[in-house]
Amino acid sequence: MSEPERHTGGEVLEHTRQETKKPELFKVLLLNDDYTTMDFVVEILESVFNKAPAEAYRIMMAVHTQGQGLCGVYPHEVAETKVATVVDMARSHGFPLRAAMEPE
Ligand code: TYC
Repeated sequence: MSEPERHTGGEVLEHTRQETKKPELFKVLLLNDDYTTMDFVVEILESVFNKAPAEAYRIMMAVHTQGQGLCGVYPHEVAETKVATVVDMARSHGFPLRAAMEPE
């Protein structure tokens, strides 16, 4: 039989409760449309989402064939900024490209 736990008054009581909040993460998705060029979407994936060219092309084709595709997962404020940047860049080039965010 094991000894019962004894509290002698001298212990340091450790607790492992998490003191800092983990940031809530959000998926950023690109949505398909009929007018934005494939080259422009690849450019967005490389410049805004830091994708390598082959990965950017793969994601663009996934969006083109499936309607939407995952670009990355970020804390709320970063995700919001990415969505706004995509829309701003698209509008300034005359494209209707849209992006969305949703909780992970
Ligand atoms: N469907 C577009 C075309 O045929 C290409 C495209 C891909 C547009 C991905 C948007 O998020 C998008 N030109």
